[in-house]
Amino acid sequence: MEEKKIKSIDPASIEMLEKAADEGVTTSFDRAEDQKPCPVGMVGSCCRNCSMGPCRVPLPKGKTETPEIRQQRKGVCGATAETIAARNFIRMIAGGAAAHSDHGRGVAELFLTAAKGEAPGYEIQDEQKLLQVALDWGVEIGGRSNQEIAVDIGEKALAEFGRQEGEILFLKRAPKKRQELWWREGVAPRGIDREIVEIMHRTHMGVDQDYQSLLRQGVRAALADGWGGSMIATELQDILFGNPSPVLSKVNLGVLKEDEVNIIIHGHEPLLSEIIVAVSQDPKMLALAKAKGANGINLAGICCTANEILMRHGVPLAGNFLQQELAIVTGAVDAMVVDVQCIMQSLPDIAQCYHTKIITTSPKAKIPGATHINFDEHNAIESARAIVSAAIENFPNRGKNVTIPKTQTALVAGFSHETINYLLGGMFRASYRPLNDNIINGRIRGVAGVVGCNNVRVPHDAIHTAMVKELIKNDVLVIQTGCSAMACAKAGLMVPEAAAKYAGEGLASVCETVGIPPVLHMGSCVDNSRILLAATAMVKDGGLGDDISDLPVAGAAPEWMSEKAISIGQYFVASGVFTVFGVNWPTVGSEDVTKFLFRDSEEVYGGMWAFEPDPIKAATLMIEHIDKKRKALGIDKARERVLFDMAMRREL
Ligand code: BF8
Ligand code: SF4
Repeated sequence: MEEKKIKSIDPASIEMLEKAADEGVTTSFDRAEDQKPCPVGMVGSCCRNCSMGPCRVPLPKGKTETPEIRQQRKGVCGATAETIAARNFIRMIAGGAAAHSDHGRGVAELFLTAAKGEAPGYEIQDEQKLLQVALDWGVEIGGRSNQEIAVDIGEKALAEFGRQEGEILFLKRAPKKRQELWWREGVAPRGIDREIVEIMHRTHMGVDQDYQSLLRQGVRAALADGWGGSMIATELQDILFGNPSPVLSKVNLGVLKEDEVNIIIHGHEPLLSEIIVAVSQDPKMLALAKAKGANGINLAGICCTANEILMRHGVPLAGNFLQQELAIVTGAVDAMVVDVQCIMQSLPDIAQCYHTKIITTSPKAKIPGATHINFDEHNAIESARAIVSAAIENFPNRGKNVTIPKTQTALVAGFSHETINYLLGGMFRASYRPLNDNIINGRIRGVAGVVGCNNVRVPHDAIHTAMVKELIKNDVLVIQTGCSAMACAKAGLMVPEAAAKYAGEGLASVCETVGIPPVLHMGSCVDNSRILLAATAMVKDGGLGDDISDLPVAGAAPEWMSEKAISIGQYFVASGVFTVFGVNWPTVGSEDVTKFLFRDSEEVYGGMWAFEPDPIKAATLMIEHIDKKRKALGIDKARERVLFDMAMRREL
């Protein structure tokens, strides 16, 4: 008998999958059964970069690579399996870096428009961060208004994308030693657009055909994402919408309300959703909702837009990537408003079986069957009103087949890099010192960033939660972003009480003293740049070496699916972090490329990739790496001495 594969570990998702099946609705979970991955493409051995192909160069089944076989594994133009795998890999980086960076560009454009006073509804919320970025970028502060400073920052931010020479400005935030390494290796990125275009050029038929040279360009573009496009997005969003601080909220489909207009905001850019949050509280809108028979307007988020408005406003999370279709299956969503990235084309099809209105808002992302209401940043409030009104008007159209799962879980989010600083060190002596001290004394073994997507090829949320539980059990403090954060929030890992329940004794004692959960939500996927800054702050605080690669830290994306995840992974590796991915690995078609990424990059960058689909084994790899770093720092003995008697607890 064939074993029944678990689709999800999330009870709300399982309930909605059953409802979908009963109602004859097809979801990505069903399509994944019919649409098996192409085994050649999956390992990076298919090239379709010109019309002499597509060329497939897989290792013949059951064979090990010999010089003869290697000789035969070539495309029509002679491109080797190495070249093809490396080209495919860095094209993924180009896709991911472009997505994050074009988001960053959109934020920079709005930022400049707002600074000039031409975008009503947007104002500078975080003056401190405005001045910090001004300082970092050499923008004159003395005797100038915030608006004047912001105009200069907006212009400089936009210039970062097209910078032809030199290096991107935020690179200077990295530890000195890391910057020197990047210069030495020739990977310090110039303009963000330039590095992405260069990937497309180099991977065109007949250009760069040395896999190591190709991979180096991949590093350059990925660094332009992490320390460039993504960091610009995060920093300017914080200035404009406010730097997140700890906030209590709820997660899962149970946050939808039977008696209120449910609007789900899905996608990535908070530019529109910030205004929708404000407009949905407008008394006129509430009166309209009442007139249509609803008791209020209930906002909830999916994917990274959800994380953005959760972090800044405590708006509840309806769910992560694989729940976008399932939210509609509840029959209770009156409008799903989408902007860019990770939005399934199946949404309008599913919406046809219910009453949900799918509203696209970005000129860059249209979907046949959806209603397009263009988001105009000069008239953001009007755009938002039109969207919220469309949702309200749709409320009376709800059918009889409404079922909202009861499941919802509490979480605390809002841990920006600065907040962690304050929480640990206090408002007047903000610092990472207490974190570093607790790492040095062994109560905290190390820090792991667990991030990234859901992937329908593995049981939904299962890999994230198993990995994170294993890490905290072993005294590793976990920081999270993206859909991974939502998975662990649903599992109840993001409340302070989770420390006593799931964390090892050392980590639990620190969490209890500071009052934080053992798993910290740091935001959306562009907010992985917060993790880079947190790691840098740890280095600068002292006692844990002088580069990110010296820190007892590790990263993972155990359920990844997006090209953005590959770009993120690559900028973490190139910043010195050991990074483990699950699901599958896109270069296994070339042994040399895979070895280079898994092993040789450690020699160059002090960080390297690994692939391990089993979450416990992957967590073990991360812990082993953390222990290796502790040993190199000479703090491995401290953990052996840690005995948690009451005297020590008091002294924390
Ligand atoms: O940018 S984690 S599925 S939603 S790609 Fe997409 Fe992956 Fe979720 Fe956010 Ni990030
Ligand atoms: Fe084939 Fe070379 Fe064309 Fe790729 S570029 S499709 S390997 S001929």
